[in-house]
Amino acid sequence: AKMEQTFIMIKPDGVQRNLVGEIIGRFEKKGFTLKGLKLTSVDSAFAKKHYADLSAQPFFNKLVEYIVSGPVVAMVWEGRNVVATGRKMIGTTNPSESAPGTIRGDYAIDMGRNVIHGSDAVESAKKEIALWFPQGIAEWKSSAHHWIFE
Ligand code: DAT
Ligand code: MG
Repeated sequence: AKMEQTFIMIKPDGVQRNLVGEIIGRFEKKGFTLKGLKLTSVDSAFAKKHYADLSAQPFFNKLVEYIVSGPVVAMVWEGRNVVATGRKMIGTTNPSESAPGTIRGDYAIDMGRNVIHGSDAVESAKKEIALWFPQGIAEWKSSAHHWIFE
């Protein structure tokens, strides 16, 4: 599998519940590399752009309200297969069905308070990274790289 990047966002509930360190720690310990990071609040126009694909859904307005309700932590993580593996680490959309050991399975109950976002494909990751980090992200190579990747 190829090196790729994914966009991960800790949602307002994850920030308020002090899960930032725990979540970053899971991605770090897995072996992925942090390439972008910021604590930021977004307005509803921005949240609607991020979730544009879901604009026809009945829950869209509630979803946007939730995302703008407090600061979020926006991140870019890099590594082999990080998009799919990141989704596995996050768990299914409905936390009540997420396996224990996943982030949602361990820390969330309701669908509308599911703590974290992760890109669902390499293409959407590219779009989301460009939206959230228009200024670009850090260029660096971890010195642990060759201990993690063959
Ligand atoms: P995911 O966040 O797992 O990629 P998604 O992209 O389908 O899920 O939806 C984005 C968010 O919208 C999701 O994290 C929670 C909310 N959501 C999705 N489906 C929902 C539903 N049927 N009812 C209420 N909220 C929903
Ligand atoms: Mg999604």
